[in-house]
Amino acid sequence: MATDKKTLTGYVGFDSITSQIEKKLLKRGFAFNLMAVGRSGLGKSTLVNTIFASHLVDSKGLLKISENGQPIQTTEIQSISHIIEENGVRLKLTITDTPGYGDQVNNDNCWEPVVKYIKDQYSSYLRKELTPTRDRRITDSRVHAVLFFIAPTGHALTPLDIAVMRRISEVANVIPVIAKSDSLTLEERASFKKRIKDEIEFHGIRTFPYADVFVDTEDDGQPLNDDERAERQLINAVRDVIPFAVVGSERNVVVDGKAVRGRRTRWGVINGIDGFVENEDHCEFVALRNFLTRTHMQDLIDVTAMVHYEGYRTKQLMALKGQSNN
Ligand SMILES: Nc1nc2c(ncn2[C@@H]2O[C@H](COP(=O)(O)OP(=O)(O)OP(=O)(O)O)[C@@H](O)[C@H]2O)c(=O)[nH]1
Ligand SMILES: [Mg+2]
Repeated sequence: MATDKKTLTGYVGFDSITSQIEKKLLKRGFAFNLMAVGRSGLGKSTLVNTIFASHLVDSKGLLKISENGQPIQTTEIQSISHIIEENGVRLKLTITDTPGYGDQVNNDNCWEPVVKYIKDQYSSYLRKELTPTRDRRITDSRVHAVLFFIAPTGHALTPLDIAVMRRISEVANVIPVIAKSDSLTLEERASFKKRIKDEIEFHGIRTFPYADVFVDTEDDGQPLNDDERAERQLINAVRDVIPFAVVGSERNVVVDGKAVRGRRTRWGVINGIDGFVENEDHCEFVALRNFLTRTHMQDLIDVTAMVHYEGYRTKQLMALKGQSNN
């Protein structure tokens, strides 16, 4: 008996589990799926290409967005994927571009193809999860974040935008962005942002990051501890910036002898789009990319799995159970 006690008081070594988990995850790599949604012509396809651009050596694997100088309208939902590797971490980034809505005479239910696409991914995940001989690793095509493009009108959101945003926010994480924000002055941008935030709140639309998820995760009724307080601060800071004001461009322009990704306008060059020159006054593209990749990628993935997918899964399985009881 005495020997038992000895082993128990000795060093067991399970504290190395964090590095074991880390190693395993790094080897496996992970998938992140992003989608762009909004009215037609707001620069969705251009931004999708801009997000990738600095990772690509040539233009293969980018969406074809113009022909003979004319922009091509997106007519179907299409995805492009890239494996990106940084410091031994592999990420499969997939961006799904969608056709713009709002061009029809009757725009009723124009959100349906997008909502259907998102639900189809849940459904295929569920099917794979339920097969008796399921794969150890199910490929994850669930949409983790939807960039919702808002026209830079400086006025209110349109009823159609509100309807579409509401439908999508019920099935996925929505992150609103102000498109083509080079057409707004800084003052206009600030007041437009506030207006959008107020409207989103007024209409009760839930956008990411949610103020009430993952804060005080223990739910122990105790005051927040330091970690929880820091997380809440980060969420509040991010909620302040949202909606991100973005500018997309597929061309490089030369500023002070350096090629930067930007748009040349009558008033000068808008840069800061792709991190070559990080001028956040011009555009919040870099802030958006940091938010997606550096600070919130894991949260977006977790919330998709635990909230949106879980809700879908429960509904489907309850319906199945109902059928078999009849
Ligand atoms: N001023 C300005 N123009 C932009 C910006 N991004 C894209 N554009 C231009 O807007 C036009 C439409 O861009 P697309 O990327 O095709 O827009 P889209 O939202 O994909 O359009 P659909 O597929 O038809 O819905 C092109 O001429 C782009 O060069 C931007 O940030 N600022
Ligand atoms: Mg397009």
